[in-house]
Amino acid sequence: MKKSVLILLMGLLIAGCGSVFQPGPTPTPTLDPEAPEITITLSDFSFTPNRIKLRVGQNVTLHVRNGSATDHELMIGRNPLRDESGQLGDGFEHDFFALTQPEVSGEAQVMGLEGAQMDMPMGTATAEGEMAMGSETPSTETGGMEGMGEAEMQNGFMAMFESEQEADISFTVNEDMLGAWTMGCFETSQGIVHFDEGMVGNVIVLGE
Ligand SMILES: [Cu+2]
Repeated sequence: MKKSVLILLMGLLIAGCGSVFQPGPTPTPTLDPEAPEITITLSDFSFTPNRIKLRVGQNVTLHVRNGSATDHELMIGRNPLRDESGQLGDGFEHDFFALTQPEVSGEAQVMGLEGAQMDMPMGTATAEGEMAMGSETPSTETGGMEGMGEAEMQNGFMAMFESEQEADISFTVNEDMLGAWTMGCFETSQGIVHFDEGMVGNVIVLGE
């Protein structure tokens, strides 16, 4: 049954091609699948688009622009930090950009970039960490953790944009980044917590 339908369809296709010649659609330049450039506009209080899909292996450039009069920021991570009362903190528990090596060009004020680069010369801390792993001494291990940089733990990568500022954030997507992430703005202006006002979005990383 299935097979006969298929044969019938194929027959129709061949017949169609034979009788009327139709050139294929002209390929229009769209997103380069290997190196997509995605424009994200910041406004009061949203990201446009608020849902982006990436794929492992891509060299992505996020072209971010603040189109509003208010300062806004872009962070991507999991589990936004909140205190016991539910007050929003300064970032996510897990930072998306810590898993790759983002490069920023443009007008944004960037923080937490050193946390994203694990090969930064924090010499002794790394050596201590390795020693702790080998000897399994809890005290040295704690020392190593502190040395790895508090900024990364607390804030992660953050790009802040004043009104009309724009910048490109480029990075390679790797498989550690698979899954669903949240992009958010942790700014507060005139008592408005942007994140809670809806300045959030989704970043989905798919496998190759
Ligand atoms: Cu904002």
